[in-house]
Amino acid sequence: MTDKTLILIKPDGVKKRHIGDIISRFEERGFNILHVRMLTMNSDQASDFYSIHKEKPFFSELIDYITSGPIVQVVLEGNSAIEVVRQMVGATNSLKAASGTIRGDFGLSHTENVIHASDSVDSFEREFNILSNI
Ligand code: 3AN
Repeated sequence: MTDKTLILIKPDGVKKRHIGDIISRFEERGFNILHVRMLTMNSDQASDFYSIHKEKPFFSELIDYITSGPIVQVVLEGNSAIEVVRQMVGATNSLKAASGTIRGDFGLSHTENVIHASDSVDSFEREFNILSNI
């Protein structure tokens, strides 16, 4: 099934100059790049984006981090995009992510884990709508 997904290259990925590396991986895999944009979230926008985590102990750390600098929003299209992109991204905790995944190759932290990728069609639509208002 051809579908769309959304990734965010997070502030650490931008600061470590991995924008090109990360977008290249998706192009090499065969995804179409439909949209690329750099933006910076404020606290209200980040709290809305991560609202499912608002009761979690790491929530304030997550909001401080994601608002700490520019991020890059990319919309990708391709076969089973949501599932395949999540595989390419790797485990949430970069310390545990397999080598060969984006987090496993470019990250060494749980919170600062380089990249976000939508985990379902519903998440993609919700996240894309929030970002469209920024
Ligand atoms: P994923 O991005 O792999 O879908 P989520 O949605 O569970 O992971 O978590 C959203 C973000 O919250 C993660 N990308 C990470 O930055 C942060 N996070 C998740 N769990 C933890 C944790 N236990 N400690 C610190 N930060 C976390």
